[in-house]
Amino acid sequence: MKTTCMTLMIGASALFAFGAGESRSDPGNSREPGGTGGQSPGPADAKPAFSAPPAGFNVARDGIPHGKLEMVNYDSKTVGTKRRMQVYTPPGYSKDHKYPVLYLLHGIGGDETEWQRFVNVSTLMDNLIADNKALPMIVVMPNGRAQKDDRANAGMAAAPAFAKFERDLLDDVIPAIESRFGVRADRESRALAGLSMGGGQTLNFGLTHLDTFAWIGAFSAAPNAKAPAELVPDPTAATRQLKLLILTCGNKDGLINISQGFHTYLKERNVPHIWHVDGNGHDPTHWGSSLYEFAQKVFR
Ligand code: FER
Repeated sequence: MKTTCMTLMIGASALFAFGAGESRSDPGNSREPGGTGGQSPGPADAKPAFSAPPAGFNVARDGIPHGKLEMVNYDSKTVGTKRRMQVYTPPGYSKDHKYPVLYLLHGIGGDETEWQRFVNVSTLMDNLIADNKALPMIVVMPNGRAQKDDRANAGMAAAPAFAKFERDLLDDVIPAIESRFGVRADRESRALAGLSMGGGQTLNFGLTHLDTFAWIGAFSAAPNAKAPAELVPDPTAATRQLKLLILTCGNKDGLINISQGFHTYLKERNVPHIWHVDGNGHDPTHWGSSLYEFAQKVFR
């Protein structure tokens, strides 16, 4: 509960910090039609690219098969401790089969339990798989704060540990998953997505390791994201390697300038991506909706 508040509080304070900039009257915007109620309409393409999920999308249903959620320990050479990650395996999981894997990263106030608490990932996946809307996949929810005390109470002081997690993910988390589970171990069978601080990590790690991840989703990416030109110095190469890049943000999220900056950079360089702006803030409704869409599109 405390950690939930932490992320929301930091999101909210970020909103104050960034809010004024967001509602700036951009001269480019004043030419856009369609403003309502005197509010700035924002760029014309800052609009939903997909619908909100149907009611009950993450509510448990009787009469469908359910996957399994387990807490898994692994030895982290990067941190020098035993660390935890939560792992969803789909209904009928067998180590003899090979599944694709989605790695899902949490926000500044979260840990390996945050995604599940925020949007009920296991039930969301059960429902999508039962309806044939998503392929059976493993979902790994690690702790993205790569330091000895990785509890969710350090706030922004843990920002360096979120950067250090790049090595933990690549050198410790992925090898542990691929040795213990039935996993397809190639780039087109690995997706990386995250919310806020985890969205920034996703852009930083994913776009610089397209040899490892072909499917990337950054939801409400935070200012820990490096500059687009640094992450995508070669737009042609990125275009060739990316199977999917989704950027999402709520138009009431004070951090939208980060995602907007990526979208603008990519659009100007013709790097295919989905840019989704909905009416949410920096909140689990937005992250549930983004994951619901991303999970349907990956590994196809
Ligand atoms: C910041 C504002 C918010 C920032 C990170 C966040 C690194 C993260 C918010 C979250 O994860 O919810 O300035 O800088």
